[in-house]
Amino acid sequence: MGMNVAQKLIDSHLVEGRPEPGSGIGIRVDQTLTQDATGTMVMLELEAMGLDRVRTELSAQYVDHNLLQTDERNPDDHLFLRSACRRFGVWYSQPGNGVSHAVHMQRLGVPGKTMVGSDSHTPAAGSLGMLAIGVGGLEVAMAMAGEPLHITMPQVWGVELTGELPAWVSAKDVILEMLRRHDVGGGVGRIIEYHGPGLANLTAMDRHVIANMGAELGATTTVFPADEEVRRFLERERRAEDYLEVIADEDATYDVHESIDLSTLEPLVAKPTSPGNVVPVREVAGREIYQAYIGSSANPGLRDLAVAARIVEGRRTSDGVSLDVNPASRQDLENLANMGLLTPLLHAGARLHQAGCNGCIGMGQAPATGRPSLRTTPRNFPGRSGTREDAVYLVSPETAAASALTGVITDPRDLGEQGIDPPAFAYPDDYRVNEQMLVPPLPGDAAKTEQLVKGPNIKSLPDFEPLPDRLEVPVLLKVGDNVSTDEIMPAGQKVLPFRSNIPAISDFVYYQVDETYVQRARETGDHAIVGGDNYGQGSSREHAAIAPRHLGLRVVVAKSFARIHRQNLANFGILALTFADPADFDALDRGDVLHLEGLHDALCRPAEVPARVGPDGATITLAHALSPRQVDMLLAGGLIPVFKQRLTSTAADGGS
Ligand code: MIC
Repeated sequence: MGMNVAQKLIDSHLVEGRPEPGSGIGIRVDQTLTQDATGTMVMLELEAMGLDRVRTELSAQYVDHNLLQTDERNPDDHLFLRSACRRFGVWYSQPGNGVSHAVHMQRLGVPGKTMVGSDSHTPAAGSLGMLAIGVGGLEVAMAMAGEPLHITMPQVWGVELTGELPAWVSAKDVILEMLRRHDVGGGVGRIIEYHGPGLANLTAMDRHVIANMGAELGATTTVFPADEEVRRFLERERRAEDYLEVIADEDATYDVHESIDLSTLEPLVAKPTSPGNVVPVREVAGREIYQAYIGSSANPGLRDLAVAARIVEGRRTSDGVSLDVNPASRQDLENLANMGLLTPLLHAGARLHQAGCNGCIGMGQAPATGRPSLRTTPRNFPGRSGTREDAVYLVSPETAAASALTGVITDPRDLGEQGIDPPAFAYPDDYRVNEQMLVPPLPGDAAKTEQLVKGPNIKSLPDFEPLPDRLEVPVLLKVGDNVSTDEIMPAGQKVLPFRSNIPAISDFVYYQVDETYVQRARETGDHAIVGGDNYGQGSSREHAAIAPRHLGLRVVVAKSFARIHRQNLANFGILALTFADPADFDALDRGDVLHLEGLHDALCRPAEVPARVGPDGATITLAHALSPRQVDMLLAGGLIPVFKQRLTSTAADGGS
């Protein structure tokens, strides 16, 4: 029987299990991607694991998130990462070189390979025909140590694309259409595979936009075929030798089917405060805006900046609007300048930022209170922009640029009435490649003598004890559906500098949701949190598990969990349980005490964990969906102790 692209990628890397939806599988990992905000922890984990040199084909570390240098913390982290790359044999992308996803695609991604990354937008590399999965830092560290990635085999969701995008509509509107149809949980347990004749009309960078934001649907990853368009992309990047065709067989089938006729799409917008809150731009047109923000990992193409430049060329942006231009890579910026397209942007009033994540992650460019900010970034969770009362709308570069001109949310198709033609884009013949700030790994012998350079803010990982057989824990917090890791462990310029310091970053856990939680947790010690559906959606940051664990979090009971966060909880020894009967969500409140007994035994049996609420309270049944591997982690106090125990027993067996 014919295979689709996802099946081919998994089949060629399968080391454990059978690839049937719902079964546990292990896959070999060829490449890893880490960024600075999660990478410092990964390097500390490699140190804790005693790794000598990475065992992947290629590992790359990017410095793109923590670029603001308002004190010594972030620059100290940059130096630490550089030293760790030299020590462990990792590529190092210097601060200012660009966002990991864009640079990786341009310089290092290879069709047919697998990759894990400590960033939820790692699937962007699916645009090249890679199987790229976002996971917590610890799983990236394990992959760097040569371990396979363990996941539950997802369903493959085939999305057939037909037709061609109309003028003024672009790739962002395709992924917004998927979010409009399926909301933020629609992709859970699935790999999205795009196929069909419409693909011929989407460039590799357009596909990057769509694959990147597949993370917002909760999908395990997104894949595109490595076809002629990918060949053209790699040739332009002077990497023709890296091309390998990976396409679905003619008779390939999919577990789930969907189709989108590109020619029927119109400009869309995700309203505050969820990427799933999508409506046509025309429904919200006319609202005054404060900011139009173009670029970031979710619209990283040279094309995206070029069309914005063409739209504003020879015009002036509205005087109430901050037009922020955020190039995703230094290479894009160089090409934009070389094409003469930087001048129109600057002349029109654009504020140009360095290549990196910047305002997307609340590192600068925060909008004014409550004032609409139109962004081409991937997420608009509350407060993520850095402004507590923010109002972020996710749009295409066309919609952002059009609105920058008018000062109000504008359907870009309306620019036609002002005599503005749809912007055209073609890559220049003298397209430039820039690798000046991408440093290759040191050879083995030289690497061995390198020392890790740790500034005073870099603290080793705390140790956590194993899960006891009996827990009596008060519920310190109850939250609703779709709580994101941005709410659990915020980012932003105040918090991100503490990503390599767990005791310090713990002060910020849930602080935008409940300012009293941290103090109550410090006073109480062991405790539980109750959540709704899709608990922990969004980013891969394992700090959203490690920091609460440091504060004493032992159990999270939720209606359901997002994939990456659920694994991060297990990795650091926090028990993730669900309600056997979702109605019991109402039976468990803040202040209740949860009694769990005979836990070790209960976890070794599938499914049920009886729980008593309060001293004489009712018994409710909780459930777990932990794999035997995850149960081992919990019983050992997390994945690091499991790995260490294995190293010790391998050494005792004579290193076999
Ligand atoms: C994000 O877009 O939320 C981030 C910041 O890139 C995160 C990683 C992080 O929190 O460091 C992600 O997507 O995983």
